[in-house]
Amino acid sequence: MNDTLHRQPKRLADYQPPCFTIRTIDLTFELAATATRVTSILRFKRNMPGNMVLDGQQLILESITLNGETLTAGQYELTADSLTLSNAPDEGELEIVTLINPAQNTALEGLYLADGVYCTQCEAEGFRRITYYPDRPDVLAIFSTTIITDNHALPFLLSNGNKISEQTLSDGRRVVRWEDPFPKPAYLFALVAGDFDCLSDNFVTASGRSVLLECYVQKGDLPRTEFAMASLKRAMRWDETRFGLEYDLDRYMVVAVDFFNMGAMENKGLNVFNSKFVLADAQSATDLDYFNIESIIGHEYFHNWTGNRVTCRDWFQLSLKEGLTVFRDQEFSADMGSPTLNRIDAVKVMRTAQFAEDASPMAHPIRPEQVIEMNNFYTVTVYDKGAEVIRMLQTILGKAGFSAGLKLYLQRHDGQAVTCDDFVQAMQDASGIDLTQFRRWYNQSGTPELTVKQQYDAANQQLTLDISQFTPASAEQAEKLPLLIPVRIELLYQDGTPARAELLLLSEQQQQFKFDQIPQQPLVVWLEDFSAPVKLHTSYQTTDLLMIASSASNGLARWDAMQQYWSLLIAEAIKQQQTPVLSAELIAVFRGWLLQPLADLALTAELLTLPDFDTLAGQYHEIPVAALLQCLTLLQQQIAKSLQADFAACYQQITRESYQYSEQAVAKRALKRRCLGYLALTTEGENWVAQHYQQADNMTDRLAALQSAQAAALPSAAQLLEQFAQQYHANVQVMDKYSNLVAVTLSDDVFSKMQQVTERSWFSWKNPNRIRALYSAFSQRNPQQFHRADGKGYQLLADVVSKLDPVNPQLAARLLTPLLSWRRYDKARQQQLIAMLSALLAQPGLSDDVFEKVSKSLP
Ligand code: 0A1
Ligand code: ZN
Repeated sequence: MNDTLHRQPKRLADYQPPCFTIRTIDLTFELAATATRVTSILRFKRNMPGNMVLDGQQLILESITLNGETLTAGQYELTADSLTLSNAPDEGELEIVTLINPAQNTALEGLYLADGVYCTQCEAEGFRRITYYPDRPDVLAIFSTTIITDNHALPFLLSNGNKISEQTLSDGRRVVRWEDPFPKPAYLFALVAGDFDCLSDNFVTASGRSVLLECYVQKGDLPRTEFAMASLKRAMRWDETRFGLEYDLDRYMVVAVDFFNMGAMENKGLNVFNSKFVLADAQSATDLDYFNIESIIGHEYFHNWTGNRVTCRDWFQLSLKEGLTVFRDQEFSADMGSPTLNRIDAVKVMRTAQFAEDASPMAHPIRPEQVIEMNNFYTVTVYDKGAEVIRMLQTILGKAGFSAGLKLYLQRHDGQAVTCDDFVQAMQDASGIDLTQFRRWYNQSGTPELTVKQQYDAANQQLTLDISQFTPASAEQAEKLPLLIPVRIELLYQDGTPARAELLLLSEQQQQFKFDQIPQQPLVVWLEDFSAPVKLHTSYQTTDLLMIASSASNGLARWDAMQQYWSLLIAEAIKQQQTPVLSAELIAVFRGWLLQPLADLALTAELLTLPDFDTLAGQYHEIPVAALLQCLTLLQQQIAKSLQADFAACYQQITRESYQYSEQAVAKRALKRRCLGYLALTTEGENWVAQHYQQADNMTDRLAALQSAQAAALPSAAQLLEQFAQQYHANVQVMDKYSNLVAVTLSDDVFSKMQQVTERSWFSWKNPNRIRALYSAFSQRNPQQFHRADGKGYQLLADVVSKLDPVNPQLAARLLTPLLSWRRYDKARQQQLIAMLSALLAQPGLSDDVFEKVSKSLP
């Protein structure tokens, strides 16, 4: 097979509307593990001249009937991906019967059977693995679904919309029928069949309608479902108050499954969740788990309007629903907890993962222009940079202007499949602000870089700010145009008191901004609140940064100043080939925070945290792996040593309370954990960690002790970890945390220890959660071993990708990502990585998913 011929990318520029629309689809599933029969009755109507092309993959066609007449082989054309009727009438009814094999479906796309549960995943192009259908988001139909089974181990038979009937046939088979009144694209279809416990609740909407809420979980997990249910109700209320958006069906169901490729899926009225993002109690989940549950429950719920009621015309527009919905879930989380902390988390994702993607061979705009495998484009660029683009719109339009724009967008396009341009147009029409230049954010990839300068004219009390912008060429796009960039600034007086705040709109390649009546030379806090997803070049001195970190009004700006402080210090040390040294000033600032923490304890913890390896690496064209790791280690040790007594005092000052998930309690644990991290590096490390572990009455604290032990490479770490594994071996979700911990082992033992994890009874090469917990943790959180000079870390990942590709290509392609950026490393590492990628590319039967990424990466 000639790969280049066979794997042509699809292009946004080639978009054509469908030749046929589907008005209704009536589906019947006769469930059976290896041969489920799917009968699909379509009522179609012509939209344009042309053939009727139905997508289909891995299907056995049993029969096809057009307006009551069974078609014979010569009357249609069948390929590995499609069924084509060239003489279809303008209107009619088609009945298609296919057979599928859910038990063998390890890719977890389409209908699969895992752990005794039948489950579907249709986004992006999974419905074509269920039946022949125009599997594209711009074909919206009314779905009804009948599920039939003789299997008594499947008491719950679920699908989208309202349950219409439930009966037992004379032969003992059970039949349940569902109807979804809202037209939807096939990617929002869902079916789940299994045995569950169900937590039910009720929500009364703002207009007084009662909605039945149901959360289906594995038997015995009901007590761990309360928090997800409470989060759902908070999300429903929040969308009403913030954006005036109410739920539309009478029933909202969430099902938690352990086999799932992603976080969760917003199927209409029947969300399917990775169980990791539903189940929580103090003994098995951490504060971070609780946070993620609330945010993902919110995300999927918010899709009901931004994604389901108004959907995407084609998959190039994915950010239309995802960027917008991530923005909405971020705003929700900020309102439920600490806005500063939420912003810090979002900025970390941008600086570690998204900037790296922009600098990688997979760089793409938030609206990609060509795609081989759509599953490869569920990326931090489409999601998180997409959300930053939406946030910039809100910054430019103001909160009220943005809400008015969203309202117009939803009114104008309810029930339609639209484009990112339609969205921006609604924002423009509602606000009257010209967004022509802003639209470039949608088709330009790469991370813009701003260089900023300030001049102060004391005689005229005038401040002049010069900003220039430059976006480096990215892998797929050489030419870049100036963007419209909102730059928030705050001016501080010399003593740190706030002078003034401004929003600058940078539209030119170079631009000057002047401010009068500035009585003294100010310190400029640039890009306050990360007002645009850009890199910043400033001429700050370390003293300026400490001043901002101590005085800026905006919490994110304070944290950001500390991040820049460390980057600057480390960059200087690397340039001078010296070891970095802590200044007395820094020690004093840290001591101040430790002895008298800010009101926001969580922010205090963040201010005391060094940037991670990936954030620092983002600043280098060729990443100085060893030097960066060495600087980080040395600095952490110096901080721990110089401030040992202060960390101990701060730690002890925070009283222990019984576990509660509240903003205050989470913040206390975070600061205590930060102190513990440093204390673990001191000569008393073993004692601190052992004590923290023994006193822990919840998973957050227990894990904090284990993480600190691992990060400090304490001799007791291995034993503590084993004790932990023995205690929790019955809970796979907790064992995933154990895998995380094993994967960050700093010593060379990490390889044999990871191997041992794969031999545990609960490990499965078919379960994405188990695999990610081990191997993603290794590649993302253990730079020391992953980037080993001998290439053993890279090889471990490459071998896993190669092994997984035939099983679950989507997962294999995701795991592969860190290997693609070989250009960022030294020659020796480049050669190792090129050799591994070339071997992968030569693997027979390689999936489109892995092929697309590897072939883009290789020279
Ligand atoms: N739309 C979901 C994410 C999702 C995407 C693809 C999937 O399978 C390939 C599954 C889920 C969301 O944004 O939550
Ligand atoms: Zn989403």
